[in-house]
Amino acid sequence: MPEGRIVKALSGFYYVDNGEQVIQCRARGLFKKKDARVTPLVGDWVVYDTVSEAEGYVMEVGERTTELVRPPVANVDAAVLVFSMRTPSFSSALLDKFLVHTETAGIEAVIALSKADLADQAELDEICQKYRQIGYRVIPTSTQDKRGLEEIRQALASHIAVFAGQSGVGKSSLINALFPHARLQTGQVSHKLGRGRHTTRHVELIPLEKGSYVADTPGFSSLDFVDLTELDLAQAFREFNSYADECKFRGCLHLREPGCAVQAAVENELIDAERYEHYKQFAEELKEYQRRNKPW
Ligand SMILES: Nc1nc2c(ncn2[C@@H]2O[C@H](COP(=O)(O)OP(=O)(O)OP(=O)(O)O)[C@@H](O)[C@H]2O)c(=O)[nH]1
Ligand SMILES: [Mg+2]
Ligand SMILES: [Zn+2]
Repeated sequence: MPEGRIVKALSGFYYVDNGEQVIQCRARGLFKKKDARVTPLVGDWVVYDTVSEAEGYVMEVGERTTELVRPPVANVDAAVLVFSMRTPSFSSALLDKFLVHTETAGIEAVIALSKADLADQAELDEICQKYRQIGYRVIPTSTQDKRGLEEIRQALASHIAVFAGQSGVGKSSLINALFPHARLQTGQVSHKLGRGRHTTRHVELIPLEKGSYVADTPGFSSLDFVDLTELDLAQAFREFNSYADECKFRGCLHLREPGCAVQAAVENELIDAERYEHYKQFAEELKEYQRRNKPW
């Protein structure tokens, strides 16, 4: 049976690109029989059966190298986290949350500070420095003065990359500026609310050259911690890891444990205090999530 990659999922259809054409497929109920959790995702390699030249059924979903729940996409190896400096305003809490998801999914994150034309240089420098110190690539971008575009393009070369971030931060605009053939629809930000209008409604992979793709995705504003342990969360803060070996207790969660080297590093300003605050906040949220979802 033929194979291909799902490039779009919309209204119960999966659009499978076999390298020559895109076949519109439905999924057979077989996923329920085999493994209830496997729902085909954009980015999945699938085996399909044809019923006509351009229609078929997805029969089997291949092993995934990576998987993100929000936005729902499989097999991407890089994520451009788009965070605007204005409209909507920059949220370090949401960025830190998204970094937890990319770290635990094993996806390389590039931080794009979009709408940089609307920000002061001092503001940009501060955010850049904070996240570069931890080891992330941070690129201020603007579709107005075109800064950062070449750098993003280079970062994406030979990758399958997903663009993720809140509604209205400029994900689709950035992709259009990088790759004019994408011709994605963009929308105005509501002036009253300072929020986007959810212009992009579905995840779509856009082919670039030589097997690389970018995925545009709908904006989101909240993220849950699904399938995460407390230790996963602690390890997702990558700057903690070099200190964690020195903690008195193995499996230390760096919360209230005595002899904790991470807490000491925060006190000595070796670890950013705001990042640590977010960690504590997320640990609380995770506990709350687990309490609500206990099986009994
Ligand atoms: N000043 C400025 N405005 C920008 C920039 N990039 C995007 N915008 C504006 O931001 C608004 C939202 O852009 P979109 O690209 O639709 O945002 P999105 O992230 O795709 O939003 P959703 O599809 O709703 O998730 C539009 O009015 C754009 O013109 C930029 O670099 N500078
Ligand atoms: Mg969009
Ligand atoms: Zn510790």
